[in-house]
Amino acid sequence: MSDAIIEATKKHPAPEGLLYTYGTAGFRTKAEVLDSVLTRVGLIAALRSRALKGKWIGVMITASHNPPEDNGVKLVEPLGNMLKEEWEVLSTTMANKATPEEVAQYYNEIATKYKIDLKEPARVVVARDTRASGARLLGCLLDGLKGANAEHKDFGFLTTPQLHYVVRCLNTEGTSEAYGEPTEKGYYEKFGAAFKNALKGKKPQGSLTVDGANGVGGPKLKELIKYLPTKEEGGLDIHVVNDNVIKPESLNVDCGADYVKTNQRAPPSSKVGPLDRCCSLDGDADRVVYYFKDEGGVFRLLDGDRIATLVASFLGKLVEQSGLAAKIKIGVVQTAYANGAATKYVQENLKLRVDCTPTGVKYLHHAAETHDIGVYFEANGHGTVIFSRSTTDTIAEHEPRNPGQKEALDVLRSTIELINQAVGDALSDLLLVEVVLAHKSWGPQEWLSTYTDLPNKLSKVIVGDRRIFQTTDAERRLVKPEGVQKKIDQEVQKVHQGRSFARASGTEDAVRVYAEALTKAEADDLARKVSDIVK
Ligand code: NG1
Ligand code: ZN
Repeated sequence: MSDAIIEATKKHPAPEGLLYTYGTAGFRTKAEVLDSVLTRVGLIAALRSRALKGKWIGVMITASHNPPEDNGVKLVEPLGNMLKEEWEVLSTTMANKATPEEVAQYYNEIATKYKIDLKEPARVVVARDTRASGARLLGCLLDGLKGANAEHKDFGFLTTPQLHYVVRCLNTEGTSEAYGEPTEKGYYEKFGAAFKNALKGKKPQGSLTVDGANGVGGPKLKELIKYLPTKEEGGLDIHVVNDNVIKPESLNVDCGADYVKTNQRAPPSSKVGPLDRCCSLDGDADRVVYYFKDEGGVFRLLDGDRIATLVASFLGKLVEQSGLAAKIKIGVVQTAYANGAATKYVQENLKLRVDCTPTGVKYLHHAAETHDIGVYFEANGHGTVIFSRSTTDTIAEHEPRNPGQKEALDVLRSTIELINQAVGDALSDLLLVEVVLAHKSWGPQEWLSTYTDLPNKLSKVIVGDRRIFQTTDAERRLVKPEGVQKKIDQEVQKVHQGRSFARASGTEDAVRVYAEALTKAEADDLARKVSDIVK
C-alpha cells in the first residue's frame, strides 16, 4: 500500500514553508494551498475508519462563513460528532510532512501505534459546499482515498449538518439507534415530518425570509420546503433570498449569518417590512441568526443566545407540563461571547444552570452532554440541543396522567425528532424556532422583549504572533503575555456593567476582542481600549 500512498501524495506536493493546523473548524485557509492537505486528509480518514473497524467517517469540504477564495476540510466521527482530539493532532502532523515518503511512513506509524489492522475496510463519505475550489479539492481528497484503498460515497453538494446526518445514519442503520435514511431525501423526510408533528396544528404567523448567504443552504432549503406543509396546509410561508450559487464569488459577501452578526445589520439587499421575521444562514448552513426591523425601522438581532433562551424556555415548559420536571433537568451551555444579559436571563428567569466553555463546538457539545437536556449555542448562531440516552428513554416511556400531559408530551417527542442532535444545523434550528414561536403565538418583538441585550462590540486585531495570547477560565482571562490582563481589568472597571476579554482566533490570524457595557458608546470605547492594549 505504501507505493500507492506515495504515488497519491506525489500528485499533490505540499507547498514549502507553510504550517497547517487542524483547528476548531478543521483545516481552513486559502483554497489555493490546500491540495496536499486534502490528499492527506483522505489518508487520515481511511485510517480513522479502519481504526473503527470500517465505520463510515465523514469528510466535509467547506470554509463555512469565510470569504469565497478560502476553503477547508473537516472530519466527522461515526455518530456525526467532531473528530476526536487525538486525531486532530495526527491530522496536523500528517498535513505538515514534507515528502511523500515521510507521509507513507507516518501512515504506517499511526497504524502501528494505534494497532490498526490495515486489512480492515475503510469507508468514507464526502460532501462539499458550493465554493469554486471544491471540485478540485474533492479530486485531491479522492486521490488520497484511492491511495489508501478506501471505499467512498460522494454526496456532491450538501450542507455540513446534512453530511453529519448521513454519516450518523450510515453507522446506525439497522440498529436500535437508527437515525434515519442515509440519503439527502431521508434528511428532508425526517425533518419535514418532525416539523409538521411538532407544530401540532399551530399555525406559524406571517412569513419567514431566509438569506442563504449565496451558499449551499439556499438550494437545500428550497428542497426541504417541498417536504414541509404548505401555507394553505397550515405550514410556514418561507421566502429564500441570496441563493445564487451559480456565482460562487458572491458567497458570504454582504449577506449571511456572519455578516449580520458581526455588522449588527441586515444584508443591504434586504427588502422586508417592519416586524417581518428574517434569518440568515452561513456558507455551509450550520449557523443561523434571526433579525427584524421593529416598528420604528430599527434593526433588531436575535442571535444564538436568543435561540438558546427561546428553546430552553420552551423545552422547560414542555417537560413541566408533561409531568417530568422532577426527572429531567435542563442546562444551557454558552461561551464567553454570550451576552451578559442572556446569561442573567437564563439563570434568574429560567432558573437554569449555565456553563461557560472555550470557543469551539466540541467544547460546548461536551459540556452539554453532562445534562439531561443540554442546550448549547454560540452567540453567532451555531448550536443545537442534545438529550441524554436516559432522558430520551424517560420521555419515550412516560405515561401521561391527563390530556394536558399527553398534549405536551406529544409536542416534546416531535420536537426531539426535529432537532439535529449530531451537530448545530441551521435548517433544523430555524424549523425549531418557528415551532416555538407558533406555539407561543409570538412574533419577533415578543421574542426580543424577553430581555434586553447589553450593547457590545466584537473587534478583530491583527497582531505579530497570536500564539503568545494564552487564556484561562474558558478564555475569559489572559495569562500571557504577562501584565496584559491587569491592564484590561483596569479599563473594564472604568465603565458601567463592563466586561471584556481578548483571545486568539482559532480560524483566522488575529486576536478577537469582545466588550460589552451599559451603553453602546462605552462598549465601543472599551473595545478600542482593549484592542490598543493587545496590539
Ligand atoms: P474563532 O475564529 O476561533 O473565534 C470562530 C467563531 C466560533 C466558531 C468558529 C468555527 C466567533 C467569535 N468565533 O472561531 O464561534 O464558530 O469560528 O467556525 O464567532
Ligand atoms: Zn458554518
